[in-house]
Amino acid sequence: MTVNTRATEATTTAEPLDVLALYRTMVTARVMNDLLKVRKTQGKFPFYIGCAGHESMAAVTVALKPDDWMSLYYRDLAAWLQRTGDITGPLREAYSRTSGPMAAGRNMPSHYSSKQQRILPTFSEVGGLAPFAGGLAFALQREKRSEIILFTTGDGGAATNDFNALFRQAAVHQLPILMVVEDNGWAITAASTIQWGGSLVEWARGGGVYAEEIDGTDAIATYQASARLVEHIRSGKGPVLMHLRLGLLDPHSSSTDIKSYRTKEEIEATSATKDPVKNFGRWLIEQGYLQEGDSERMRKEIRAELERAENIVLQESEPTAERVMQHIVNVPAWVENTPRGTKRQLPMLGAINEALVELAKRDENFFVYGQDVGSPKGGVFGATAHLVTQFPGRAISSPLNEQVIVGIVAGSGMHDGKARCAEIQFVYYQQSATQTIRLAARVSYQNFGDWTVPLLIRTKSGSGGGGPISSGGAGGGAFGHSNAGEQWFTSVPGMITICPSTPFDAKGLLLEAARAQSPVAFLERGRLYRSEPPKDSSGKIIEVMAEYWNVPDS
Ligand SMILES: Cc1ncc(C[n+]2csc(CCOP(=O)(O)OP(=O)(O)O)c2C)c(N)n1
Repeated sequence: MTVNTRATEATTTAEPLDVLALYRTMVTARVMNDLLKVRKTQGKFPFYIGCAGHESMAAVTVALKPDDWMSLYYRDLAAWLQRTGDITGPLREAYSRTSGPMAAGRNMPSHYSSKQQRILPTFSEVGGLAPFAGGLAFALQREKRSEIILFTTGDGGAATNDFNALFRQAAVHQLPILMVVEDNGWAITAASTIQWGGSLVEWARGGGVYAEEIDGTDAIATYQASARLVEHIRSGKGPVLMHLRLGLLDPHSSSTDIKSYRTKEEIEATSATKDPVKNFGRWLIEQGYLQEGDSERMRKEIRAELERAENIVLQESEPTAERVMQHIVNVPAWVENTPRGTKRQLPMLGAINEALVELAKRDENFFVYGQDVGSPKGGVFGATAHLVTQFPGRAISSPLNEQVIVGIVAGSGMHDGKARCAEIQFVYYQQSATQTIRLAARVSYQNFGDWTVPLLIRTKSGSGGGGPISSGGAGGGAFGHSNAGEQWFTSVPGMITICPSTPFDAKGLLLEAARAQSPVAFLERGRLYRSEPPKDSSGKIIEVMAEYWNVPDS
């Protein structure tokens, strides 16, 4: 049955809400939750983390269009079901079957992810996906696409650096993103009052993001607010933060004893007043959509359907040992690529400038994002100076936050599989973004090659370079500005690290690096930026090496 429950009918383009279909999705999520909880206690698999109390996320999902993007967290089974209609996917992942859509059996239950359904690969690191979601929103905005992205996290997640990086990305660039903080009052045993000071809504508004507090225990109110807020974003009015008040009906996870940290009275009151499925069922009876007994019949039907699906899943194959090294790193296949055009003697900085211009020519969506890169100087070392003049708008200056930078570039490349470039001014200043880099490098492994993260990070390493703290091409930098950096990057599984040693190599390798579907750290030695072809001890140019200072046009 379809009714029009739109809050502000004249201003929303959302489809009328099918209340019974929404209720069925929410009941399916609850019944699946209860089935998986029991299976875990029966020892069928090692871990389960559930959705009970968060089922109204299906109502947020209904307010989106099917081509909008989603970035979910582990309580969002109802959102998954509403978007995909796939009941077997979560069962497959719980049982670690190779047919699983999220991780192909790599033991990632409740890590909702599907490239086909435009659901980004979530991480066990709470909040870890946030800067990627901002990056994807950045690409949607730049490419003038009509889609938006939903990002969700818990109240604990709202305290992470990752979430704060996303908030800054969204606020600074006014991105098309709906950030939902699903506040169930708890982060394992910590009450949500310790996650932020004051009011989340006022904090967001003060920072340039429109925000509202919504009662998530009421599915209809959640839908109406979502439809209105999605419309706000779609009409170009900027990002929105929704502080969604919920109750957590189960313990944190199958590893937590609820009674060890919550009182009996609080647990009972939460169940009596904050259960969105119960509340919605009551409303449907009051409104005449359901009769007494209909809900119970629906539950039984769904349970039988899930058990049938479960029996099929149990016949499916489990991962075998030879898969363990698959999808760790995606090195581009070798292709014959003969340098073309005339060769000119150039320093490495000239070669890098040329490579970035060539990448911009090849892909109209290519950009470089980093501190100062959009200034006429072309960043502190001048590596984007040519791009700034030849392709205005493709070198974009960022806030001074390396996690913001890496997230923008990583997320931008995810929707079309094409690399953009992050510039980190000095190596090791990426340390505030290490979680984002490490996770970018893990994505392909984690979800068995479904999603990949083409992410090109250029950074100056070593001393020298003629930047703000070292004059000329040599020396300078002290502790903060002269680190080498390759030790860290080469220890990250899934990462490709490149250290070009000549201008010829720098141009060719930078162009090749942009073809990789794995993140690449491209470490540019400061001392080589402006260096001339090397000379021998008598001061004569070493011809065999000088050849590599001759850089082809293309
Ligand atoms: C970065 C990080 N720190 C700690 C943990 C361990 N951990 C897992 S869930 C969780 C609590 C998250 O709370 P919240 O975001 O409020 O979500 P909820 O589980 O309450 O829905 C913690 C601390 C983690 N997975 N990741």
